[in-house]
Amino acid sequence: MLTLYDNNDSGNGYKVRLLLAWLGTDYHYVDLDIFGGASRTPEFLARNPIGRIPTLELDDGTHLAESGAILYYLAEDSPYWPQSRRDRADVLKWMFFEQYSHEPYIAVLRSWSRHGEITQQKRDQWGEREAKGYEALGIMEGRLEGHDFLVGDRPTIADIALFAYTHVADQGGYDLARFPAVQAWIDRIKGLRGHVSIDAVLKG
Ligand SMILES: N[C@@H](CCC(=O)N[C@@H](CS)C(=O)NCC(=O)O)C(=O)O
Repeated sequence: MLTLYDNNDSGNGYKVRLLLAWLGTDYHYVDLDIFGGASRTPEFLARNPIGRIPTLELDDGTHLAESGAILYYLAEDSPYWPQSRRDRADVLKWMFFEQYSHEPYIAVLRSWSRHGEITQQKRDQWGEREAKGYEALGIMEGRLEGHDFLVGDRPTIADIALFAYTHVADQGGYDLARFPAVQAWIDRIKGLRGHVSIDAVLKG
C-alpha cells in the first residue's frame, strides 16, 4: 500500500490527499512534525534528500517527492490527466504557474500567518508577496470567468494543484471576494465526488 509522508496543515500535502480521495485509493498516512525538524532527520532525508513533504512511498519501496510529480504519477491513467496532448501541456502550464507564480506568495503568507514569529524580514517582504499573490489570483480569475475548470471542461490535477492553497488564501490575509469566478470554482471543486477538506484528520 502507498504511504504518504505529510503534514496535516500543508497545502502541498493536501494536493496529494485530495487526489487520493478523488481516486478512492487507500494509503497509510504519516503526519510529520515538520516545524519540529521531522523532515530533516537522517531517516527522512534517506527517503527524500530534498527534506520536504509531501513524499510518497510506492509499493516497490521507492520514494517520490514534489507534489506536482506525485499528482502526475497518481493521475496518469485516470480522468484527471487529459487525453489530448494540448490539454496535458496546459495542465503542466498551470502546475508550473502554481509553483513559480502562486505558491511562493499565497502559500508562504498563509504559512507565515499560522506558524512562527512575524519577523521584521517577513514584514518587509509582505507587501510585495501579497501583490504578486493578487496578480496570480487575477490570472486565475481571467481563465475561470468563462470556464468551469482550468483546463478543458473537466477537473484535472491542475485544479487540484491550484485549489490547495487558493481556497485557504484568506488564512494569509487575501480577500477572495474580489475574485467571484475563483470563488465559484472553489465551490465547484468542493462539490466534486470524493472531496475531503484540508483539515480532515487522517489516521495511520
Ligand atoms: N515544491 C514542493 C514544496 C514542498 C514544501 O515546501 N513542503 C514544505 C511543507 S508545505 C516542507 O516540507 N517544509 C518542511 C521543511 O522544509 O523542512 C512541492 O510542491 O511538494
